[in-house]
Amino acid sequence: MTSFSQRIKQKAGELGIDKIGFSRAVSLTEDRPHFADWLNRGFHGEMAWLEREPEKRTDPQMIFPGAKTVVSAAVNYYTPGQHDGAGKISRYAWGDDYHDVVKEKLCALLDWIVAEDPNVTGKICVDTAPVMEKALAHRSGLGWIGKHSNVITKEYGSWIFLGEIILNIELDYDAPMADHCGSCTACIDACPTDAIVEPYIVDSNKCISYATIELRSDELPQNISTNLNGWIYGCDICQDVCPWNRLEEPTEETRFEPRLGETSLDLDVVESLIPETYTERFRKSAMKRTKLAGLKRNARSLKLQN
Ligand code: B12
Ligand code: SF4
Ligand code: SF4
Repeated sequence: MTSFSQRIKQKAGELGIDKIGFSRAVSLTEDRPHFADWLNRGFHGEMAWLEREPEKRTDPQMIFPGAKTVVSAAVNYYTPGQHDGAGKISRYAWGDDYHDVVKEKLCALLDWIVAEDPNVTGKICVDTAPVMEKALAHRSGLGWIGKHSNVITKEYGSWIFLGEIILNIELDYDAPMADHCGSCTACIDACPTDAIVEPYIVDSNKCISYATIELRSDELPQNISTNLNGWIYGCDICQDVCPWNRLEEPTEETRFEPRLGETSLDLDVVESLIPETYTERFRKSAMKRTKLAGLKRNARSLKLQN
């Protein structure tokens, strides 16, 4: 007979969740020292929210008391397409906001699980909850954490969004996946700002993604502005060079297709945006994260370099 674990996996596939794995909801004891060290070295930059409640971030029990299982989910977001000049948007932000899309899929899965077994309760997390999604995905067998610090799956490379459902029931647990980076250092060598300071460790202060999305400042730091390589929002360089991303398996989720067909933004158009046109253009887009002022700052910086 098919187990409940197998049926959940099958249902997840039907709902457009590309890969799913289960792990015991116990503390991330091996990851905790790495996370503490990362914070101590100041590698989170001005993302002070990462300092809050570090115990919670490494213990699913503190997020959801009575938790037995972490269901880790990966949704492929790769769509074929290339950038069209400076003003490059990182691939993850081409389509609709993944927080909404992934949450919708996980809600549908949780509803189905509860309908199958009304004793089940669960909590859904996508990105913003204080959990270490990459460490959980690794533990649930979805993939391994690559030297660029993103999770890589054998099926879709690292072009995946992560999300979780924490459940109060036990399931059949998956085994963590071994590291398949081997002797490769392509991501470390390609990073223009040397942000991957050691294998598996990214210093956000040096990262183009952090600076163009998270950093609230009037100007970009000089080591970033002189190395933007055309990026206006996020950066995909370390993932573009990864041999595991040569798989280029297109997603079936049409909402991840580039909005308005745009993979790059026209810098003059960005500079001419006003709050109303900005809100209209980026409604339901993850790009709202950088705010209008941040996007204009990035466009200004790109123009100065050209
Ligand atoms: C903060 C954050 C950022 C920060 C910091 C990035 C980072 N490396 O952590 C910034 C703003 C820079 C960022 C950028 C990006 N992000 Co981000 N981000 C997050 C967030 C909110 C938290 C990550 C976190 O906890 N970091 C803390 C550090 C300590 O964790 P870590 O780097 O994974 O370190 C682990 C290992 O590397 C290892 N380790 C650390 N030190 C050592 C030392 C040794 C010796 C060893 C062996 C191991 C080891 O152990 C650590 C703990 O497991 C997550 C969502 C979430 N809630 O988890 C999304 C998330 C990681 N981001 C995501 C994405 C898509 C991106 C970008 C690709 C976006 C873009 N294109 O611009 C870039 C990638 C940049 C990069 N190379 O990392 C996805 C990644 C999906 C995936 N395939 O893994 C996530 C999971 C969001 C999601 N729900 O899908 N992000
Ligand atoms: S996202 Fe860009 S800047 Fe950040 S580590 Fe990767 S290559 Fe370097
Ligand atoms: S580029 Fe090479 S070292 Fe970096 S994550 Fe990919 S396989 Fe690992």
